[in-house]
Amino acid sequence: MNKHDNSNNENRSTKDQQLEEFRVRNDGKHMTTNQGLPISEDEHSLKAGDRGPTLMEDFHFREKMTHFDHERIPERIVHARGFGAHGYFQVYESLKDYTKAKFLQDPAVKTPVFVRFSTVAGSRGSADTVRDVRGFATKFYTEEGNYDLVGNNMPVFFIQDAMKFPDFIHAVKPEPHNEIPQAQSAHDTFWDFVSNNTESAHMVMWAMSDRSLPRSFRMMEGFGVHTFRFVNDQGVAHFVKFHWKPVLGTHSLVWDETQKLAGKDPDFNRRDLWNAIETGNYPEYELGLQIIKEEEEFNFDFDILDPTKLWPEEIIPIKIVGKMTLNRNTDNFFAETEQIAFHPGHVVPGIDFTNDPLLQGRLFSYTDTQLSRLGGPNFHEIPINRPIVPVHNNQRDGMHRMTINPGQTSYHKNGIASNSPSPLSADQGGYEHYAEKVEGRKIQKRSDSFKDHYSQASLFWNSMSEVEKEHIVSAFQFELGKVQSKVIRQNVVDMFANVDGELAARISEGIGTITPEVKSAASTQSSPALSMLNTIKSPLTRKVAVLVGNGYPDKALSNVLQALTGAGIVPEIVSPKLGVVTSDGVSRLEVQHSVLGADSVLFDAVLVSGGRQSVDELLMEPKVPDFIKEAYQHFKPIAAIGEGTELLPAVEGPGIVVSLANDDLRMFNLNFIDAISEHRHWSRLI
Ligand code: HDE
Repeated sequence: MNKHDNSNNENRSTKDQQLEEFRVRNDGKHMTTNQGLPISEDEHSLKAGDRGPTLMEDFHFREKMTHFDHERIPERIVHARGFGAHGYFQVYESLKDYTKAKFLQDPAVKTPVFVRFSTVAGSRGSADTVRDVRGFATKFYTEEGNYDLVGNNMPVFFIQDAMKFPDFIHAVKPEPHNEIPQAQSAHDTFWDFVSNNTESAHMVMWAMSDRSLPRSFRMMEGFGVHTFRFVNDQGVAHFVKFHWKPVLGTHSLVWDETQKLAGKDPDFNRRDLWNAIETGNYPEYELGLQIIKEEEEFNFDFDILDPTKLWPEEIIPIKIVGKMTLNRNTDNFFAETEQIAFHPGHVVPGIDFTNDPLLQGRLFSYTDTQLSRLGGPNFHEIPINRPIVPVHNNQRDGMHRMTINPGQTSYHKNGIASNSPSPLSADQGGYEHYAEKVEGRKIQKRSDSFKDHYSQASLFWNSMSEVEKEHIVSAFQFELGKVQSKVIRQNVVDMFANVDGELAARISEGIGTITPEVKSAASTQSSPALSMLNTIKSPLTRKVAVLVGNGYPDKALSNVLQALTGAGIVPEIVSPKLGVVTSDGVSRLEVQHSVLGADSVLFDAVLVSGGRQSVDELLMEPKVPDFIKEAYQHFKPIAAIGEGTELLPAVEGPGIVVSLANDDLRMFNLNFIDAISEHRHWSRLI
């Protein structure tokens, strides 16, 4: 084991030890007040007589109730609904040519991380599957302090200058007079903002695409959005964009499905992440970097400081440099996921900022928001926010201070404590800001190079497959269909005519607006990497609903279930009643869901078992045909063996796999696994 293995284990165990220190286990302990006083009664308040009034002197009642009354903290103004997990990150090879960041040097080092995924617009209790951008924020607990990569699942943003963020968020949040609608952009103020702020065009295209409806946090890309700077130990800087690439590929739900899921399982994405980690199917993401030299800054037809622009992968390829694995769920949602405090300004030596005006504004906002959300300046002392390295400075006191700083001095420079703590020079590892040369007049203006609002919106549209285009058009029609003002609807259609004439015409068809005159498209270029049709396909962790009743064919079904499990697929037994179902042979199956409690939207595919009695039992359950039909309409793989085929809406077609007899299932299994890997079968006619 080399020294880094050791330091890595130390890092990991330091974080764990630190958390352990704060973890309180109550198993078998006697109950006390917060002052440590043992309690003899916790169910009845102190009263004057058993039917009398409660007495003020019941300090235990008052302490318990006061604590309860204050158990909520303000939710995040944006990204309120989130879900987090622990894990680690490892770089594949040293990035020393680009950055001196220590956690990016040695493949043997495992850096502990905590990731919080989130939606943006909804309140903390809103549904997971709404149409929205997803946050993808990672805290790396490095040996040089915490580094936060606070990104989203889309590579660009709605606005170019942080000054406009409060306006944008006010517009997308529920309208102020009636607080409607919750967690939706389908309302007048959002679209009024869009049509009056055309810099939003590109991001709106992403938001209207299926990227807004991730199948799973495990199947979602992440982006740092802004251009950052890497600086190596020679002081040489490069511009860099960060990407997270999910190992399972990037996959989405369909709109109808997401809306049903919002009612059937509002925790769909949370549950998926939690269960995957509990069952050892650890989510993995590769870290990708796009890197350009400083002198290449002006080589492109977009400004690299403009956060509404991406760097097409075909022009600037992504270099895959490491992998993050999430392998541990939280012990306590509030203490960890709710109290974690991210900040794009939490950086380590070797990672620096650029003058992207959105990033610059974020560098102010995040600490400011924690002050009100976490109640003061000491939020870095909350266990989940603590670095794994010691903290030494002269900051003192304030709300909720945990550290007891001994000693007489709390100022720098001092003589009494031999000037301790004192700064570390840059060559010894102290952070030094990159000495970028800046000059110019103080001016409230945006660079002319930020003025092109449509080219990349066009690029995105041009890069979509026909199915993806159809979904984008339907999304616009749905959203604008909820907009009451005809003027706003017209303004939006007119605006998107600048992106693509066909797009505007297709949107216009469904929403009673005048189709604008066709203009030439802002760009004729495309970037195939932007289409989700070109993503990685994998059967791993896909959930299959196995519809089965008593009398199912023992050998055949066991054979299929074994093949599915062997391919890393998760079959779950769905039957009219909970309990067990018995086969025509010796085996029995534990039923995991009753038909009543399950729905096809909770699964990636459906398999209907054969067996006369089994099929008859399923037919007796009125919900079963709808279950299968709905999966069919959501383009999911559908399979049946033997008599089970009677229940299918079609016995052939894309993503439909049948075996008419209950025997020789080898080809059936292979075809079904392939169909599951495919995710959705868009060429199916419904
Ligand atoms: Fe954020 N953002 N943001 N944001 N953001 C917050 O900080 C803000 C932006 C992102 O899981 C807040 O701690 C401004 C872009 C994520 O805890 C707040 C601007 C990107 C999260 C804030 C932006 C993000 C936040 C609210 C425009 C993608 C959730 C609570 C200048 C690169 C982190 C908090 C978590 C959260 C401000 C734009 C990502 C108010 C002013 C662009 C993932 O400080």
